Amino acid sequence: MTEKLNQQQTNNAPASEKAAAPVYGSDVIVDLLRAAGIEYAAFNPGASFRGIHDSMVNYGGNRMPEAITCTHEEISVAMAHGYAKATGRPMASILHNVVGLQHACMAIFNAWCDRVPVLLLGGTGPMDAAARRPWIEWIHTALVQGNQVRDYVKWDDQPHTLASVPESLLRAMRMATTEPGGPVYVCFDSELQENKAEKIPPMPDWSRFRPPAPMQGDENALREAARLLMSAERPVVIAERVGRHPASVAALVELAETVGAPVLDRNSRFNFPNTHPLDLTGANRETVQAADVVLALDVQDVLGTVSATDIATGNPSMSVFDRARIITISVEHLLTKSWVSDYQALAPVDVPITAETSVAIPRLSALCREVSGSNSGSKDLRTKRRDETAVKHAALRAKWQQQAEADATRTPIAASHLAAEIWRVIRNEDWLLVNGDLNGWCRRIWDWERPNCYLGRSGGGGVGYGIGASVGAALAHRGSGKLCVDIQGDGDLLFTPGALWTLAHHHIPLLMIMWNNRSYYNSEAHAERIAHARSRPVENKGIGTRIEDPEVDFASLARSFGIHGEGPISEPGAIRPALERALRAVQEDGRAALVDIRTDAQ
Ligand SMILES: Cc1ncc(C[n+]2csc(CCOP(=O)(O)OP(=O)(O)O)c2C)c(N)n1
Ligand SMILES: [Mg+2]
Repeated sequence: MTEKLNQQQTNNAPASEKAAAPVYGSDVIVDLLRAAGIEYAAFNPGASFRGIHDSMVNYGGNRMPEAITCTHEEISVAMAHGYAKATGRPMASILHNVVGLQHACMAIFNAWCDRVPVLLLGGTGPMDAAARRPWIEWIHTALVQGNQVRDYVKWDDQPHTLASVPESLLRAMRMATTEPGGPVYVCFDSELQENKAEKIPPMPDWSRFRPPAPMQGDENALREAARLLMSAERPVVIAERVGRHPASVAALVELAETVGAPVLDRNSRFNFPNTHPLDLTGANRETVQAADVVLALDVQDVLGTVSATDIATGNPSMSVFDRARIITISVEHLLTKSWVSDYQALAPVDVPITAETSVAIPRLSALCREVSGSNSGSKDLRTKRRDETAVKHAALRAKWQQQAEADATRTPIAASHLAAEIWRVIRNEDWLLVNGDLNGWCRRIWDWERPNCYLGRSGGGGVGYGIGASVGAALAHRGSGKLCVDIQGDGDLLFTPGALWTLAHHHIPLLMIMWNNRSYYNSEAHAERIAHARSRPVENKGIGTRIEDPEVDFASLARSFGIHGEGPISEPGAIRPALERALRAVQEDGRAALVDIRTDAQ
């Protein structure tokens, strides 16, 4: 019965859809969203945007954008975050005046730090105090809403008249998608939404307001970088968000092969194939320590990344900066605000290049080839380096494989074994890892080769991102046959378990594998570390950090939302059959499925 109602809700275009002339202000807003290519608008409902809500459903026919119901604004924004990483395009999240925006703040911050375009819409007012309903419309009206989030959105606006709405939305979309990308917030006065439009503003030609073409780096600086790389003895490439443009993965492979340089993938996106012999991700410390030239591509924290590598002490050290020449290519520094220090510490850099890596990497490869043509003597050195790197790469992969095999019968279940079991089940599918990586074990054990096969982390470190972003990415792929896999932290899910309802309600297939360590383990590890440092009882590390007594039965939780649930599973041998059953539910029934695996603490 419920299913039937849902189908009706999403499929039945209201009769008014055919009478396509906008009547109200919010009809115009919906026309603009459709023209902007906004496929979905996720929200928890609220009266401050009831005009837009009505127009989406009864004027727009609930498509482009389609309404996605969420049980918390943190979910709707995280969904837009995950959707944008899966597609490269923004979707909308609509936030109810002051309070909805307050709930959304952390998720907006994550998208900001992750440089991901998200279109945030809001409602407020009426700003005309004489037209306000008592109490509620007064307490939910702010001067202005955007103040709450201005420090971590790229731009915010509250258009005063309907005539100014097209420019506002055009600019918002352009700002969000111009690199570095980020969230933008546009708030609409409820009267502007609900009043009849006296004059319909002309629809702009969106194709003439696209974001500017990608920024190419200065040719002289790129040439200098090429000379440094091609004359280096031990160059290394570090890549952080390069793979947000899928074509850049192949371009990075070409650059690495031209230079003969090992690549370290920071995994904020998928940047470099882990089966490539030049991939040394996982041997970061020794590789960076040995380097005489470091090329950092889209690396947000150059100082932290390079200095976190002292082999002898394990402590941050500036020694690499003293020895090596540092080249950076990024547009990261163009997005700097004073409120939060996400710009990180300043790093000494020899060749800083402002450019988008999507265009700079191919150009740098070409320049490297030019340089190498004029210096044939270094060819042997590069070949030797490639061969040596390939040997190290193979040794690393073999070591991890052996570790997973050694852990296969261990209880509690080890992350390495869980990664290996998941891989056995999904390796022949068209999979996409939308969230979680089992502390790096998925990259160590699986073959990560296709662009965009892993979507990276939250960006802002705000826990609660994982489930919402997974739902958003899975929504982006709904109906495509792509198998979206979420490795789901227990602590993360418990912030926003209502996301499971959105999965069920909107028929979004997603394979969720609970990494259920029954702990806010990151915090438990901190408790252990500080107790050690203070010579205090380490046994108390579980107080305030363990999610036990009672242990959460996530499979029952999933089933209560209408989702296929498996588990809890504590025996290593029981993982695979449960995963296979869950996979069938996802692929054959088009449902979401959750497999609760009780694992080792870490
Ligand atoms: C909103 C928020 N609250 C608290 C934290 C501190 N914190 C960082 S990691 C973590 C544990 C998250 O638990 P879980 O998702 O189960 O991951 P685990 O560490 O167990 O792998 C916490 C509480 C945070 N980063 N964000
Ligand atoms: Mg946990």
